[in-house]
Amino acid sequence: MPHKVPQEMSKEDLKKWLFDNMDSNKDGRISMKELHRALKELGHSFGWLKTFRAFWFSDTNWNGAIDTDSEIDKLITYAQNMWGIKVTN
Ligand SMILES: [Ca+2]
Repeated sequence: MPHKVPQEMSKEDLKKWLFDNMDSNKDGRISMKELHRALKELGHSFGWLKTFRAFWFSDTNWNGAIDTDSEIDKLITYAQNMWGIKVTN
């Protein structure tokens, strides 16, 4: 079953949700492969191009994983734009 994207949540909840749903090996980092798989499971017909785009936007130190607070913040911004999630605080 694909995961449902909640329409409204706090930033902390969104952060937790991203890691719960994307960080499949639970190493505290979101790899491009994990992001791609998660987007697919969410029912977004996101190909690799769109995954790369999200990564270019978020992976500011180019180490191939979303793993710092500032990168997570960027991914959260991107997630809001992609999915229209309303962040409540
Ligand atoms: Ca990084």
